[in-house]
Amino acid sequence: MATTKTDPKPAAVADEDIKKAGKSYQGLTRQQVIDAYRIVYTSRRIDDREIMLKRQQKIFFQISGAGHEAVGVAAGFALKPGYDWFYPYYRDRALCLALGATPYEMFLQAVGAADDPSSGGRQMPSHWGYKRLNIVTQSSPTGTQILQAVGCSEAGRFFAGHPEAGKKATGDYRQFKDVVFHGDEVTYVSLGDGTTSEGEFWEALNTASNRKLPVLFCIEDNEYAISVPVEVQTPGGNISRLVTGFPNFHFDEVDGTDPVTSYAALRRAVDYCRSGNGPAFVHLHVIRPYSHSLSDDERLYRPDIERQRDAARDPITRMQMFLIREGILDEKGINQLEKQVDDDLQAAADRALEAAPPQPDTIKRYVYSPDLDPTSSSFDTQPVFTQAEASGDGKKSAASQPHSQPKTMADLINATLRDEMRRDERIVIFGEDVADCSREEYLKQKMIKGKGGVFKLTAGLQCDFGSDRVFNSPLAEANIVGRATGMATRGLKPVVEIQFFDYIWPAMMQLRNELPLIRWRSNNAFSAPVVLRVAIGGYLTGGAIYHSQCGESIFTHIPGLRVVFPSNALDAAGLLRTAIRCDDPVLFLEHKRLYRETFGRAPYPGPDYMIPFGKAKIVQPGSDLSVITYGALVPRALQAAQRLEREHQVKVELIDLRCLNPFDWETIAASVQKTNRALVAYEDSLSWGYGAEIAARIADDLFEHLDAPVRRVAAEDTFVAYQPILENAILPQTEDVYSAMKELTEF
Ligand SMILES: Cc1ncc(C[n+]2csc(CCOP(=O)(O)OP(=O)(O)O)c2C)c(N)n1
Ligand SMILES: [Mg+2]
Repeated sequence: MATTKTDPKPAAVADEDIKKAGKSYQGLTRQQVIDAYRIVYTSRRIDDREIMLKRQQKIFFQISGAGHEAVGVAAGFALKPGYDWFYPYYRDRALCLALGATPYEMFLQAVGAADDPSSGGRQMPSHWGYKRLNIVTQSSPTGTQILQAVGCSEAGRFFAGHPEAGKKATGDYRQFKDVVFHGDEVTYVSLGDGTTSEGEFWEALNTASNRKLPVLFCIEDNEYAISVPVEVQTPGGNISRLVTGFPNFHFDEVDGTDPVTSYAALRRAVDYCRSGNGPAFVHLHVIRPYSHSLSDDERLYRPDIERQRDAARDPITRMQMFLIREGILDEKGINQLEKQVDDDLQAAADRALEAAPPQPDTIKRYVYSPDLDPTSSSFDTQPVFTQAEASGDGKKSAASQPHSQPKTMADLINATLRDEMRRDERIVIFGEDVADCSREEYLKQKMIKGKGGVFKLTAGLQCDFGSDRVFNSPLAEANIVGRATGMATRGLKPVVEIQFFDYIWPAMMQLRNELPLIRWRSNNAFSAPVVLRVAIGGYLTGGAIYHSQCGESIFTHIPGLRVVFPSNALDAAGLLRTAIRCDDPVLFLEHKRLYRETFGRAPYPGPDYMIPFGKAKIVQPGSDLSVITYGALVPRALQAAQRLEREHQVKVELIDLRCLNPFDWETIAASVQKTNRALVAYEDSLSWGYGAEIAARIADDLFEHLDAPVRRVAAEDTFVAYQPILENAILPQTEDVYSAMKELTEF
């Protein structure tokens, strides 16, 4: 296709070229202005063609980039595909064309073809993703891309400072993750005016500003978010006026319907970012000549007069007039160009309509990594308790410290993090309070000891590995998960912390709609194997409503996310190592009550100890009843089982699941087939909880083996109260587990 060859556009036009071509337009040659018009026109005509195809029911959704084309082409010319990084939004068709995506590829997405390079038919049209161009897979929630763009740019900076870290390594996710970076790369992110109302937008500005990151924020302001006008979103109606207080930024505000003006502004902004001065914020005023999408009719909320006013600024007609006025193309030349584009688009659309759709048997492909299976035997290693030598790099391994004594779960998590950080330079740790001390000079002058997490799980790591590998985040959970996702997309291994499970909810959009979906929705073009450590659970005597929550079933309900929940120190060490080395995102749940419990202490099992995911542990074998549990219910169920055996000679088989997604169905099934009775015990409130799924599965698959109903013991369907009398009544106690066990064995 003549308009959209994948040859990269030069970011800067050489002076000689400009002289040769005569007059330049803010650095653009006459030929580039023609190319710009070709892209702008192509973009609009793809939208028009898609609208027609949608009306003919040959495609299933349409959202246009109409009115935003000048910004797109200008940004595409100012930046470098496959070098800079791109987090566009759905109006950025012209940007993608300018960077080298083809109309045929766009039509493939519209028809949902198997060969659609953005998603293989999984994502709506205009949800861009082109790996070869560094255009990162796009979702639909407004604003989720912004924090990921920030994380992406942090990764680029990290690799520039740690070039060795980008090297491939065997035995873990690094084998499958290519790292490319350039010291002066820029990350582009765009969003509409309405999206500036999302909290994540402000969280992204915070971090980009604080860390002086080379992120180019483009606000494409068409004054509407579907039907809601800008003054409802933005106090005073102008986002530029609100953000000017952010330090380190370059700001600009221009007419985004004019490609030459837009190009000039974006070039200045790109230069500023590329030189390492910090982020840039360019506010581009555009129009929306079509309705929000084909599902919207703007005449219901915009009068003709307003729409006509917009039409006068349409970038297509403005560019046509510009070309003629400047003598670059005459009317005939424009017509010829347009005819060529229309013919090419017709051919591209016809071809795409013939493309094969994806096959139904592929639907589960790429929910998880196809390369590295964390349930496999390569993650099954033996503990080495007596390890006392220095590790390979000559430094002492965490395991080499006097670890032969039994240690708490907190100790072993800390030791595992330390050894893994030593082994893998791509690991970065951040979260609230995880650093030893953000004001490094206090550490250097040995004025303080350092914090290292509210539960001290990351204590000493900043001192050992430096402040660019272990650092505090702002108090903003979406910020933590969004940035980690962007970093992991680039090949870093963020092992981040959510301080309390109770406060994970601001990150829920990133956790439900982004992190676990990156691989599936991009058809394996991108992935983000983040580890998210979260302190969870109650039994704290005074933890109350907001420091006691569970809720793991909400996360096991998300395909693409591994969920781990260890009950003792040794399992925590082995499973955390598997989580770090694996190629999928992992939610690693650490029970606060178990952090320093006497139960389940163990010596450090060595720097290579791993437990595969999805393998339960039989805590005690038995023949009369299977009890399936995990987390803080494990020691409680064990106590209850021991009492039952003492008092009634009943032998309970106690199964600690350890990993909740995937979970070990084989062990459960074998046990229930032997005991013919099953009790599922979990700490979360009873209804709709994790145990409901296990109970249903047992009832479904093992019905003929059961001599009693499948029972559940769990918390009451209320909240965890502060007063210990209430807390005890709400959370499942050893006594409750004992009664349920007894009742079932007597059934
Ligand atoms: C988090 C979220 N809320 C709501 C929506 C539905 N929605 C899609 S686009 C849109 C308006 C976006 O407006 P703006 O940011 O100004 O971009 P524009 O479409 O005007 O270019 C809304 C509300 C969504 N996709 N995501
Ligand atoms: Mg808008």
